[in-house]
Amino acid sequence: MDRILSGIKPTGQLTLGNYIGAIKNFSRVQYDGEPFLFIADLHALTLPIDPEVLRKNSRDVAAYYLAAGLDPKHSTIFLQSDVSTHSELAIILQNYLYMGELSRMTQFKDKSQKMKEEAIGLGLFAYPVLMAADIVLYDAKRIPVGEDQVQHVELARDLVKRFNNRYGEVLTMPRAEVAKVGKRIMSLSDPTKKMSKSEPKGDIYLSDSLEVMRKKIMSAVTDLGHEIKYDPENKPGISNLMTILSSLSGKSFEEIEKEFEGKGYGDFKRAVADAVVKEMEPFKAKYEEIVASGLVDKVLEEGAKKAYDASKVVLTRVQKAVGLYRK
Ligand code: ATP
Ligand code: LTN
Repeated sequence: MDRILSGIKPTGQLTLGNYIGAIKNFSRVQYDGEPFLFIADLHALTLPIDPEVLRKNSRDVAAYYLAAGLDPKHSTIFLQSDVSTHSELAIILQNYLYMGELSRMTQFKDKSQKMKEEAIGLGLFAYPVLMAADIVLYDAKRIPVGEDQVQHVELARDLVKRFNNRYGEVLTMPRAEVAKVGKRIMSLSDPTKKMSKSEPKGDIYLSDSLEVMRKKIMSAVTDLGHEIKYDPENKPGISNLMTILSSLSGKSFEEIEKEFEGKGYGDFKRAVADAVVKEMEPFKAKYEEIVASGLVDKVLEEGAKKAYDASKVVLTRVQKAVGLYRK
């Protein structure tokens, strides 16, 4: 069984984009392999964050994983910072990724753009080094992520090639897996931008009440005209809502276009809101139940032990390869 690995950084309230692009996919693929799913709390430190907020967000992401149906008996769920091998491997791997390639990462460019050079942390720059360590540490072959993370997985692939050329077949080659529909959910207030948990406006947060979610969809920015048609170039607002509807209902874009032929934006938005509420109602109820049960701490504790044992094998292999390990 191939290992599957992914993570989410607990930087803020999770959005519907995180749910469709990441969490829902994790639960869909979990029984196809052996999943290691974590909360990337060390990565959350790459931008300023309040300690109490970070602590709360981290447990929240774990609760959302469980609410989405991730089965802790099958999937290993853990906090990145609980498993010291991630940091140990990153220190080694930083020597095999280069300044030039790190400075070309879109995420680094986006996040550092508005910052003064003196205030850009080394961790933000080295983000992909730690992420590559996360990935190779479990010999994972399959990395389910949203579109924005593909570049980081590609860099991890370059690293594996480089490392193995030098030391032999030490690391396993990973591959990004991006869902066909829903790999990039856009903001409801500006459908040319990614829906993101660090953007305060126009996003649906998983913590929003069902009424607020419905309201946000009904007031989502749409496009000129009145046709329901998938055309991201000319109709980004409607196409984004169609993507949300398609990924939650399983209906194709053609089916949706046919269903809403001759109908207006109002009818269509109502159908999108209904689909979101139908999916979110049981999910949110499950989340509340999990938070109240105290299950999260137990799952994270057991997950950390399993993750440590699995990752130690790979760390040792790397240490031996580069000459750090006693014979
Ligand atoms: P931030 O705003 O803090 O940069 P984010 O909302 O982009 O965060 P991440 O923690 O970077 O979220 O992403 C977690 C996972 O969710 C990743 O696999 C990412 O690709 C996916 N994801 C994030 N936003 C979207 C989106 N709008 N559509 C689809 N997938 C998404
Ligand atoms: N950078 C990712 C989170 C992340 C991750 C990983 C995803 C950290 N390490 C390893 C996949 C594999 C993000 O979602 N922003």
